[in-house]
Amino acid sequence: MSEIPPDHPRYLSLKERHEIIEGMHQKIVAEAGLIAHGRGEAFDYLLGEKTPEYALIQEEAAVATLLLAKHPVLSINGNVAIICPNELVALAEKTNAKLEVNLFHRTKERETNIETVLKNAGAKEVLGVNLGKKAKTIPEITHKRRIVDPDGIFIADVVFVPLEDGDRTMALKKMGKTVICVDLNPLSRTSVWSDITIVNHVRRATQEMVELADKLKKHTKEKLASIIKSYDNNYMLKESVKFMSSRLLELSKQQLKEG
Ligand code: PTJ
Repeated sequence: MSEIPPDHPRYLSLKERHEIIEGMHQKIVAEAGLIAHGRGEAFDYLLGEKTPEYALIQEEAAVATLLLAKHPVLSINGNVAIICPNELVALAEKTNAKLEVNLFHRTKERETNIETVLKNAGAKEVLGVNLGKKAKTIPEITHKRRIVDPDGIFIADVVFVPLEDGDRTMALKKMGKTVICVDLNPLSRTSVWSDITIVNHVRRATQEMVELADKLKKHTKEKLASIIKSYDNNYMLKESVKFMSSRLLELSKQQLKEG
C-alpha cells in the first residue's frame, strides 16, 4: 500500500479500501463492489467506525439463529471474500454452517478466485462453484444471484447474506428461509426485509460473531430460542436509525459554528 502510516487516524479504513481495489484487480471483487463499499463507508462514518451497542444485540440474535439452524449457509460475495475471509470461515466452522459463493456479477473466474480465497483462509468445502447442470435456481429472480447450490442455499433453513441486494432477500423469504443480513444502511430493502439485520461494518460484525459463537455454544437450546424469541428486528432497526441521527446531530454541534 502506498505510504499510509499505521498511526494514520483512518489507517484501517484506508487499508481496507486498498485491499478492495486490489481485490478488483485480482477479479475477486466486482467493479460495482467498489461503489457499494463507498456507500458502506459513508454510513460507517455515522457510526464513528465503531460497533454501537445495538449491533451486539443484533449479532447475538444472528448467532443464536445460526446455532439453532438445521442447514445454515453463509453466502459469500466478492466484497466479503476480501474484507473478512478468516472470520467467515471461522464462523462457518463454529456454527456448523456451509460456505457458498453466490454472486450478483457472476463469472466462472470470480467463482473460482473466491473459492481459492476461502480455501486459503482454511475452508475445507466451498459450495456454489462450477455447478453446471447441478445448479438450482431461486424462483422469481432473473439475475445471476438466482443460481444456487442444491446442497447449500437451496435447502438451507437459515441464510446469512452479508452485503446483499434486496431482491434475493425477498425471494429467499418467499422460499420460507430465515434471512440474516449485514448492511450498514438500515433503510435498504435488504435491511427492512431480513429477519435479523446487523447494522454494522461486516468486518467488525463477523469478528464479534465469531466471539459470540464461542460464548453462545455453551448455552442450552432453550436459552438460544429465548434470545431469538425476544428479538424484534423492526425495533432494532429503529434503534440503529436513532443512533445514526443522534451521532449526526452530535457531530454537527462539534464541527459547525453556531449562528
Ligand atoms: O460480488 P458480487 O458480484 O455479488 O456483488 C456484490 C455487490 C456488493 C456489488 C452487490 O451485492 C451490490 O451491488 O450491493 P448493493 O446493492 O450496492 O448493496 C450493498 C449494501 O451493503 C449497501 O447498502 C451498503 O451500504 C452496504 N455495505 C457496503 N459495504 C459494507 C456494507 N455493509 C456492511 N459492511 C460493509 N463493509
